[in-house]
Amino acid sequence: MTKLFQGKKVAVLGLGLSGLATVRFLLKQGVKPTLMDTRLKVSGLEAVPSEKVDGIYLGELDANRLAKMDVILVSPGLDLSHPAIRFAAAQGTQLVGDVELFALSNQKPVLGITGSNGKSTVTTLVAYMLEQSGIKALAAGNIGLPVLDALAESDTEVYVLELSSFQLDTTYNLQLLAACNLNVTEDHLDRHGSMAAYAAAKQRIFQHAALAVFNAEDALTTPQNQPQQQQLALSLNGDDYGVVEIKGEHWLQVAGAPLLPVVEMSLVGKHNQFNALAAAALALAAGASREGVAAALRTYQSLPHRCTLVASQNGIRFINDSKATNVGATLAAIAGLRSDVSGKLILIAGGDGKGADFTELAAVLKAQVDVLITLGKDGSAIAGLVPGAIEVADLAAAVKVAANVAASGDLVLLSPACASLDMFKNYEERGRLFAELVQKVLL
Ligand code: UMA
Ligand code: ADP
Repeated sequence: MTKLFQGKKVAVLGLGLSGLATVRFLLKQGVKPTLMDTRLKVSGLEAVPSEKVDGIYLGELDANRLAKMDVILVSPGLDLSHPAIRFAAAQGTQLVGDVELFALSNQKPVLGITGSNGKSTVTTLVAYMLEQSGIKALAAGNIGLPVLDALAESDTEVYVLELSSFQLDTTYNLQLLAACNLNVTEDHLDRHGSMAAYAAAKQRIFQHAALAVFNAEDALTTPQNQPQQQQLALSLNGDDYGVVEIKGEHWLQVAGAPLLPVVEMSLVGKHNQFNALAAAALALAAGASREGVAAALRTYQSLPHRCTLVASQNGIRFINDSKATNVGATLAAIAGLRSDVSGKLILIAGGDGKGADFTELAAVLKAQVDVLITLGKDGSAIAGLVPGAIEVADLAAAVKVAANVAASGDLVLLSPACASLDMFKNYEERGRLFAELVQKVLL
C-alpha cells in the first residue's frame, strides 16, 4: 500500500472510467474507500463489491462528509472549485488524481503529452513509433484507457500518457522521461476561469521532466522556472527539428538529419508536420530508432473524426472533423484544407463553446469560408461573426443545407470549434451521425 493511504480515510470522488479504475486499483491494494459521485445513476458501479467499500454516496456532495476524508481521489470531470470540494481542501483534505496515484506506483519510463490540440494524434503516433522500433508501448490517460488500468498491463516497456489540464491539476509527482506541451489555445475556460489558469495547469507537465519539448511559436507552452531541464523548442522552421528543402523537396528534419520526405507521411497538413516532429522527439528520447520513427510516419493511420474524408461524390467532398472541439482545432483544419479546395468551403460549426470567445474565428470565416452553417448552443454566437451565416436546428438540417448548396469542387467540412455535449453523447456520436447523414443525402 502506498504511504499516501496508510491509516487514512480515502474517498474516490467521481465514478466514471478513471474513478472506477481507481476503485479497482485501491481494492487490490487493500484500501477500503468511500465512493461518491454527484450523479444519481452511475453505470459500472454494479461490478464493485459493496462489502469492500466504505459506503457509496450518490447525488449532491456533502461537504462535511468530504472534509472527514484524509485523501480524495478526484476524477478529472469534477470541478475543483465546487464549494464542497473547496471546503474539504480548506480543512486539510488532500486532493489527488488518478495520474498522481499512477506516478506514485509506476516504475517504468513514461512520456507525457499535453496541449489544446493534437494530444491524441501525438500520443498514438509516439506509441506507434516505439512499437515500430520493437519497444512495447502503451498509450493511456485522457485518450481513454485510465492510467491505473494501464498500470496493470505488465508487459508494457514504455507508457505514453495523454494528459489533460484537468488531470495535470491534480498531479504532483509524475516523473517524465520527456514531456511535451504542443500548444495552448482557448479551451475549457468554463472550468479554469482564465487563460492564465489553463496555461498554468498545462505547465505542470514539465515539473519533473528530464526533457521538455515545447512550441517555439507559442509562448504559453514555454517551460517556466525549470533551469536544470533539457529543453527543445520545436518549430517547422527549426534547424535541428523542422522541415527543410532538399533538391526542391520538403523533408522532415529530425535530430539534426533529414528523416523522410514530407509527401511520404500518411498524415497531412502543417499541424501534423509539427505533431510528427514532437512525436519523433519524444519517441527518440525513449529509445526509438530513426528507422522505426520513419516507418511509423509512413504508415500511421489517422484517428477517426479528425479531418477524415467520409464521402466524395460528384466532385463534392465531405470531411468529418468532429474532434475539433475548440477554436484552435477548427482554425488548423481550415488552414490545412483550404488550399486544396477549388470551389467553395462549406463549414458546419457550433455546439457547446465551453465559455470560449469566438472572435478569433471571424477573420478566417470571412476570408476563407464561403458558406457557414451553424447549430447548437453557441451556433448563434458563431453565426453572428459573419453576414449571411445560416443557422439550423440540428445536424440533419445542416447536412441537408450543405448538400443543397454544394457543387463540384466544393468541400463540406464539419469542424464545430465546440464540444458536442449540448446535443450528443460525445464527439464520436456527432461524427458518426454526420457520416450517416451524408450517406443518406447522397443516396
Ligand atoms: N461527472 C459528474 N459527477 C461526478 C463525476 C463526473 O457529473 O461526480 C461528469 C463530468 O462532469 C463529466 C462526466 O461526468 O461530464 C465524466 O467525468 P469523469 O470524471 O467521470 O470522466 P471519466 O469517465 O473518468 O473520463 C476521464 C476523462 N474525462 C474528463 O476529463 C471529463 C476522459 O477524457 C478520459 O479518457 C478518461 O478519464 C480516462 O483517463 C475525456 C475528455 O473529454 C475524453 N477529456 C477532456 C478533453 O479531452 O477535452 C479533458
Ligand atoms: P486532442 O487529443 O488534443 O483533442 P487530436 O489529435 O484528437 O487532439 O486532434 C483534435 C483536433 O485538433 C483535430 O480536429 C485536429 O485536426 C486538430 N489538430 C491536431 N493537431 C493539431 C495541432 N498541432 N495544432 C492545431 N490543431 C491540431
